[in-house]
Amino acid sequence: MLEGIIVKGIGGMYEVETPQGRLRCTLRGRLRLTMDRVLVGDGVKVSLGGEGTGVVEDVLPRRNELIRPAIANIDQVLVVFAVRNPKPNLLLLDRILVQAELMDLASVVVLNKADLNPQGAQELKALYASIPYPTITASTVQPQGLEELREVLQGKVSVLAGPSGVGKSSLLNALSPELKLQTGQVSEKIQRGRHTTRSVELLPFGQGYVADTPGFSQLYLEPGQEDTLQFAFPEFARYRDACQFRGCLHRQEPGCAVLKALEMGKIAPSRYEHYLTLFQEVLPCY
Ligand SMILES: Nc1nc2c(ncn2[C@@H]2O[C@H](COP(=O)(O)OP(=O)(O)OP(=O)(O)O)[C@@H](O)[C@H]2O)c(=O)[nH]1
Ligand SMILES: [Mg+2]
Ligand SMILES: [Zn+2]
Repeated sequence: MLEGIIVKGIGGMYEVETPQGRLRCTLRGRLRLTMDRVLVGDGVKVSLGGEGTGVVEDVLPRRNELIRPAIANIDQVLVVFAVRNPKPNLLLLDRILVQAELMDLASVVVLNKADLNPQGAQELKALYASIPYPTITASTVQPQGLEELREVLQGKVSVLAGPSGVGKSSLLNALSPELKLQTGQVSEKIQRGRHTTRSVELLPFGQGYVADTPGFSQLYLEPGQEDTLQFAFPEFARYRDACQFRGCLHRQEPGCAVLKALEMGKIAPSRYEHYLTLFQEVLPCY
């Protein structure tokens, strides 16, 4: 039996990268019973068929798994947004960052299409770099940020997450033209991409892998995390211990050091507002 990694899955067929090259595989019956028994990124054991085919016999234990995009065993999330066309949705951006933090995954913020709004790109970069997240302003049209991106991807398994039309596939093409990933226009009128990328795919990149994924516009956090949510906001960390009450959730509590930092302009208003929005969302439902 061979060990390999699932790099793509479409309609019950899976492509598995193995030491003997890429195999087209089906799943052994019992693995077909539950839908997310196998994900792109899973390590698997494969029995060889003929002519580049095989059967996935077993799935190795998972290190982690992201819900959206659905992928397993990743090292970091590149949160990709365009600074214009489509207009950046910062609540969605913060949601993705929070999802990654709650899973203990490293994130890099990528602000693409800097050519369309250089000033907006610098402002957003200042916001996210101060949290601090590694933040890259990029453009595939007036090339910039590409070498920084290449460095960040080196030797890791990375996933590109973000809305449709922000340029995830374009960025990968700019780094590796041989990938020839399909890209699509953004509708100016409705400010939305056309969902050009249809499935998650892990692409070999240098010593690592990078996953191109379909853009998405919604993401819901799981309820029951109201106590842990604050830890997904790294910029709260340096104030939290100075709150008057232990277990302060930084909403209206007296003597809250996070609220004070917000008032003094040390925490970005958009981030705090999104904390409150997401707090409502993760309250347990009765
Ligand atoms: N002005 C500008 N346009 C860009 C840039 N990068 C990509 N685009 C354009 O943005 C559009 C969408 O790019 P894609 O790479 O298909 O976007 P995507 O994020 O992969 O979208 P989905 O696959 O639908 O999730 C294309 O028309 C690209 O040419 C950039 O840096 N500047
Ligand atoms: Mg794409
Ligand atoms: Zn507080």
